[in-house]
Amino acid sequence: MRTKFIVLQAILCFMVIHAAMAEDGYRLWLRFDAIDDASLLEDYRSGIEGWKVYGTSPTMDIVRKELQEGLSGMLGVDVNELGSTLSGSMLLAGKKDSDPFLRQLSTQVAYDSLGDEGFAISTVEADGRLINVITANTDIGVLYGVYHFLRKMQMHESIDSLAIQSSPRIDIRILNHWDNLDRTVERGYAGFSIWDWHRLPELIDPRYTQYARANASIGINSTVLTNVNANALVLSPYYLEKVKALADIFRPYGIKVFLTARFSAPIELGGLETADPQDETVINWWHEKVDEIYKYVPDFGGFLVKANSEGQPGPQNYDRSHADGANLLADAVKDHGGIVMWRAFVYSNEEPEDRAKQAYNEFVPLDGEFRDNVLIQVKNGAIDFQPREPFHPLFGALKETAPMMEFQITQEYLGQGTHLVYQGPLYKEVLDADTYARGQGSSVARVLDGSVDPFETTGMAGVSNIGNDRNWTGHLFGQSNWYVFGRLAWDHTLSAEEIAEEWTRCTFSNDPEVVQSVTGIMMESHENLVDYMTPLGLHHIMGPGHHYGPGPWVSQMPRADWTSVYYHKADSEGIGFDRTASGSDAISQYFPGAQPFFNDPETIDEKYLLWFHHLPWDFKTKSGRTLWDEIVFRYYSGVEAAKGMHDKWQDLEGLIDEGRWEHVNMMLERQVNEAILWRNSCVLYFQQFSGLPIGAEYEKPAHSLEYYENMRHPYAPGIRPRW
Ligand code: BDP
Repeated sequence: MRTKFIVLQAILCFMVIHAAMAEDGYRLWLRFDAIDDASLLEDYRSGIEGWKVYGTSPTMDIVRKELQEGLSGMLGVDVNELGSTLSGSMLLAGKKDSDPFLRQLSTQVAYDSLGDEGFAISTVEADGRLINVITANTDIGVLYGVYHFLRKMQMHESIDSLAIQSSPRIDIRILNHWDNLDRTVERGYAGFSIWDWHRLPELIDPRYTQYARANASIGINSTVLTNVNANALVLSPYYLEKVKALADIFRPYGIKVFLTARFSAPIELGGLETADPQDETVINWWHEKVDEIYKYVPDFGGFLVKANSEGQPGPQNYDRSHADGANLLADAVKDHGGIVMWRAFVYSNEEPEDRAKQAYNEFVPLDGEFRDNVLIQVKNGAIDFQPREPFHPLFGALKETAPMMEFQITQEYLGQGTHLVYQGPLYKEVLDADTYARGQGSSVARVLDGSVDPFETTGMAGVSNIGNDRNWTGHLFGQSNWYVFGRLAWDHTLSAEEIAEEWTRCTFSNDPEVVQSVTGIMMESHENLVDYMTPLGLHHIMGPGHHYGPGPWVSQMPRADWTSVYYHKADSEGIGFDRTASGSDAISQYFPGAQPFFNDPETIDEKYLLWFHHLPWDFKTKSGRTLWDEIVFRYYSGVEAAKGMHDKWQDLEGLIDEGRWEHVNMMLERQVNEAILWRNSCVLYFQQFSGLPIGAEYEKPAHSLEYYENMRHPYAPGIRPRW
């Protein structure tokens, strides 16, 4: 009986361990599994016969832990047992001057150019042995270097002759969580908020540390914990205790905490009668509030503010400008070294002007009026994170106030948590676009990093897709968007493809077939989605409220600029939004050098065609097809391409662990069905206006337009609670 029990226990134990080992995406790109290539393993082992970390601090403790765990995992030995007695080949890590030997080996390192966060990794020969030295000016720089080194090993790259110097091109590399205090997440598709506000500060979920670690590993150094549609309560002592608990965990990983400030907080929290930025009591209230926050979080980063936008309160409630509002907060955080990120996402229904023009009209006249510690946070495009938008004309137009980028990592308009869409190509398309602000070569990326006009502080924000799902992002491939955002914020010159490859190697495997196929799927995924959702520059034709699924027919909303018909303007004559001089003239907001790229429908890059032009159905596109035929062609080829992605994934069965393979496989099946839904809905809807046939070569839509129009998704996740 007893033996039976023991055997049973052993089996159970095995099962538990096995289950715990099964891949489910929790480990993200930081897996550090044993190197499965014997000769490479041999190389690595002989290249790291010992290791040593110099210096003590909470960050250097993390450096030690990461090296110990990462190297042990990959080398398949307990590296604590390796020598640190400086003989044989070594790996050394420490900041500048942390040790005389390290200093002697680092004479080639240009520390001055590394700044506060950069690092150097060099292979140095000393006494006939190879020593890899990871060094920086600061502890956090060393930690970044360590993650880089471990990544190289995860990617099976040689560590025999390294000569790397790398520093971030952007100062503030920040996630924006749109997380509410009740744990719902606006536009979040990975369960509920990762922040368990109710049980903080006592309950410190180990995920908080893993979160900080994952961010640090890709260079993200800041986070805004709460939704831009802000709740003033987060500024109350009860919540500041909780914020402090998170900030304490993140600090050694180099991550600063920011909060969203509700402009009316002085009324809601402070009991004042006004939130007028020029009222003395309001000014004092913010100063005192800020002083209080810094008592909890001495390195608090500052505020992110959405004001006078979509119902949020702001300075205009008191006939003051955005600059007055931003400066009020900027003055309050200034002495503490804080900053204010003021969002340019403003538009008004009462304004008869094209929504795409409104932010520019509002902010350009205020350029120069903002304090030095204010950044204007601008979405990548002028409408709202559509599958594709041309770059926002505000980039380059603000000369005296630093603009910072706001990308959306969460896939609000990109199939949410069910579509595989790698956003690297989308981010790069915008970053590489030439604004012509100070002549040719003034790319958005160069505007952002201060190379076009010098700015004191630069920034890039990404609206987070992280939730409390076991795999962090809901769809496993959502992780790649978190990853590529961080990597590009660090270095926007990297290509989307090389980052996709890094992610694939670290997340799945170095098997060439896997690397090639997964990277290929990722690289085509965005264009495919654009084709089956909004080809040729169409935009904002999704379902209302939840933004999930097609809704080109949407015409009744509280405001015209929330409908679809406002944007596609389809009628019997044609389709598209005329933003040339004969229409809204939004093109005139771009610099003269950039305008010719958009002005002429004959020469424009067709991906922006209907964004800028209203054209007849028989307009000849570059393929020789009429506009109507081209639209149909794109919708159908988008679906075929989605099917192709699914097929390619199926070929990977057995080459990727079952758990993650199955997850993605099921999601791809759904993606294909939804691509068909988009296609059928859109071609049937637009056909009413074109009056032209869908070619006989194409599969007929399975249902009537009416059927598609009546589909509802009332409980699609991530919707605004109040909608
Ligand atoms: C839109 C979202 C909305 C956000 C808003 C914003 O639909 O939920 O509150 O942007 O960025 O994309 O403020």
